[in-house]
Amino acid sequence: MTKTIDSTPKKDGFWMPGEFEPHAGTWMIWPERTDNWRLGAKPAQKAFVDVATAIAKFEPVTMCVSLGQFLNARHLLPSQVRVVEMSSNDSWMRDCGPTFIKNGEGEVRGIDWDFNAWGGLESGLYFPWDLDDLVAQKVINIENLDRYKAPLVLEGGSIHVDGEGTLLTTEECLLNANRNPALSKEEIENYMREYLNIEKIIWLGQGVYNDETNGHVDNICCFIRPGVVALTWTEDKDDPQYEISQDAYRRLSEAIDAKGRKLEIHKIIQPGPIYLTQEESEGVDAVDGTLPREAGDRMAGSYINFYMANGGIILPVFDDPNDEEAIRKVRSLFPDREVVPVKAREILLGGGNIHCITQQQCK
Ligand code: KQY
Repeated sequence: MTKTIDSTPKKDGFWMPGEFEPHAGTWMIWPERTDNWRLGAKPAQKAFVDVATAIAKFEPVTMCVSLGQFLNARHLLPSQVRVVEMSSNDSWMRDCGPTFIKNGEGEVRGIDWDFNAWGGLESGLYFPWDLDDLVAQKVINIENLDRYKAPLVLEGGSIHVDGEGTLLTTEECLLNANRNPALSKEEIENYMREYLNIEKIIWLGQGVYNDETNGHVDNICCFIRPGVVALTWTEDKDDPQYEISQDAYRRLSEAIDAKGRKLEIHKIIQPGPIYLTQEESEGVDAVDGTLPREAGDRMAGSYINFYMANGGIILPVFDDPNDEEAIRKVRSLFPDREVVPVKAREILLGGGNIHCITQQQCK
């Protein structure tokens, strides 16, 4: 039996653990919308299969799939991946899925945030988004967990926590007028304190340059473990990412976390810059007579958008000269985990990466 609880996680002693803590499994959604994924979403489906297969080596994976794609997904995915039928508008489980939280007794519950497709009617990425907005509730139901309905527009990719009271986010996203225009910064902070049970919020300024999520933190910076973060980086002063990463570094250097620690900061040089090709642009179905992305558009490529599975790191790579250095660096940051590089350009073409298409369920 699953029920909606009229309280908050903080009042009930629940908190969001760090992604690096043990998982019961991973949730994903199958890609199929042809105005976001090129060539009828076939190359993206192959990339999602590669990600699911890589994660399934470490923990159970559930893929949510529409009725129309159920048999195709079941055919393409390995048998160890569970496939459940679920409708959605697109395939970003990090953002429309639930945030799983736990208490000291090991009980797990789910938070269902409001979802408005990264900006609602003014600047959101598609309309409608009503099916996506139901995904969190459905996942929580499938798992028979109790649910908190949070009255806040928030995507999972806009937050990272260390599980010890500290949260990382960006002003560009969470304070954007296209998310919660009626709320002040203090009110937004209070909601995050109540629902995620955190004490300290570290605000970065912007996310990765040209990130269509309005700067999700999961593409620029993440916790490796409590007290240790990784940050996307460039030494190229002419790159617009340069000042963004410099500013993030300054803020992280000055921050003290909830446990009173200074942060150890690791820089990971970005790929590229990566630009959309003519062929890639033309492979996406037009919306209102225009292509959603133009040839030459810069994509928000970053190695930070990796996923931490039990014992593994699923790392996006791009056939880029910086791939090898990123693999080496991430291996050194996670000496006890196996780093699995997955070719992720097709996911990046859709506007995100491996972290954006996955959601961990804690245990
Ligand atoms: O978390 C993300 N990066 C989601 C991006 C959504 C892009 C939709 N085209």
